[in-house]
Amino acid sequence: APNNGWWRGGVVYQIYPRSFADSNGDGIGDLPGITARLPYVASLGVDAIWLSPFFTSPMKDYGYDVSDYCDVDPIFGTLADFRTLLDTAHGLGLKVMIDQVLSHTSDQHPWFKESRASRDNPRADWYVWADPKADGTPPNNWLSIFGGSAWHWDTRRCQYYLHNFLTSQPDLNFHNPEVQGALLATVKFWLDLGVDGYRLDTANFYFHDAQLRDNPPRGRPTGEDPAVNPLNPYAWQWHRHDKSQPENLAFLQRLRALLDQYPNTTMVGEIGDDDGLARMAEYTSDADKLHMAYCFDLLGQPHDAPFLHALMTRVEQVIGSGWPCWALSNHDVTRVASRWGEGGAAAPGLLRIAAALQLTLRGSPCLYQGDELGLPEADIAYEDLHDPYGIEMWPDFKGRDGCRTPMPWVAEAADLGFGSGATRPWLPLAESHRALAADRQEADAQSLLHFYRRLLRWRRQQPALIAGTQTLLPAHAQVFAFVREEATKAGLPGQRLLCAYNFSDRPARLELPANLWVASLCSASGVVGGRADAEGIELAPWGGLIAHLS
Ligand code: TEU
Ligand code: CA
Repeated sequence: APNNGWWRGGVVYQIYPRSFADSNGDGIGDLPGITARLPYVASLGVDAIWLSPFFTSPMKDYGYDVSDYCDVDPIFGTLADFRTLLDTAHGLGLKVMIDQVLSHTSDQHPWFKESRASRDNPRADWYVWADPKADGTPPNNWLSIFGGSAWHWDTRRCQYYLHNFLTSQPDLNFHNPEVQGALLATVKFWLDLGVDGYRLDTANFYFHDAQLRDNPPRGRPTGEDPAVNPLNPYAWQWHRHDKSQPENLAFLQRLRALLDQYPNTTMVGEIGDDDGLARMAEYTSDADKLHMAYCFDLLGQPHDAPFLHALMTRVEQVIGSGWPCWALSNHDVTRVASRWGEGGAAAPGLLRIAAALQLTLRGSPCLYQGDELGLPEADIAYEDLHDPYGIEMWPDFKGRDGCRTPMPWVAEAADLGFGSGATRPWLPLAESHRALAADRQEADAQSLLHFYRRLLRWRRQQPALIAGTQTLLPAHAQVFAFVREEATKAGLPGQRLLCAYNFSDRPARLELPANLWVASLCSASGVVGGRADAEGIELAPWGGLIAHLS
């Protein structure tokens, strides 16, 4: 089936259903709530939404533990509500991408209940079961992302089963062809309903080493590398055998072959690995693999110009024709306004150049709900924690609830317009979000919300930004700058844009290479923190500039 490539450079808006809008006042966001707010999403000028999981689930990991892949959890609504959401989105010109958690199920999934019942039932081999070592300990040294051994003892089968996350998220055995077939059938179910694509959860975790070999130890983290979180098992071992196995690629190709039967569908794979960028390059291709790979590298702490230059240099080295998806926030990490700001508060200019960076890099931007409002991370007391990861790691790591609080729609409303009325929402409303509520920013032409809208609308008309090449300017202590260039058309040179951002609180000057001449500033972009002269450009503190090159 033909693919018009809308996803290439298209903007995705991630919605976390529990926390977007509550239509029935039970304290939990739901599908009808999302449908009612879709005009707002469309008004931003994005191309697609990605819905975090809304499938039947005991909600131990808030939907990333699925117990029925082909139905909607009653807390979120019904399949009919999903169809209405889909039709409404399509009517507004929005594509709909859904989150497929194929690597593991909930322990309440009928497949797992059957699998754990005995060693010889028809689904006995659908999960990763293994005998203990002679001394009773787990089969090998693999660690769970959420802490502790990745193996859990099951008293009925007297065997261990593998779980990369919670013990209630048993890992499916992809070496069994029946498992692959069953999962492809669930993917097809939603394609037949009319979804436009998938975000694939942990897309490199599908297969494990069938010989169950130990991972090589990585040694105790020294604290010298600020990007390494000592609580994350990535700091302790190289994940050579529990993920990113060669067989993954063959399964992604089967998924791609299925999607290729449906016009204009796409998939973005979440790929967390020791060398995520190399893996992203390996897993994406125009022809027969993932369309896009979700990149973690802007979801961490550092963001100054030297960091960005080194990161993007590496991206250019490895990515080839692969296509990255850039996110500044998501439902798993501290919101960017708090993560990139000094002492938890971002200078207003910083959020604007961060947005401009994300929207001008080669790749597809993925906004997280509330990014466009500049929401800071919410403070959550231990008593209010829901995230099992946070409860396990407290207080060293406070978990993921601080980025999952209800969206602030209406500043004056007691429930911030979330829709729960007098009912306490599942996570507390963040008082720090009240002054940033959508309606308040709607009424202020200078707000971050209007900045996003202007930039998103302008961006759609810039061919260099949608699919053009990207070339970095030399490294600079304060300024991260690059050129995006559209391919030549019928012998005529394509559009060339200079994008330059001052990631510092001091003014900055950048001399331009002799072959680059600024023809005019793109003031319609709203990114207007600098000026150009004959030799180069000058940027205000946290200022950015986008310019046409002649
Ligand atoms: O997250 C996978 C996950 O935890 C990675 O972000 C991991 O931290 C990374 O690979 C380490 O480099 C997904 C979902 O986004 C998350 O909400 C779920 O809890 C998890 O899968 C389990 O389904
Ligand atoms: Ca509800």
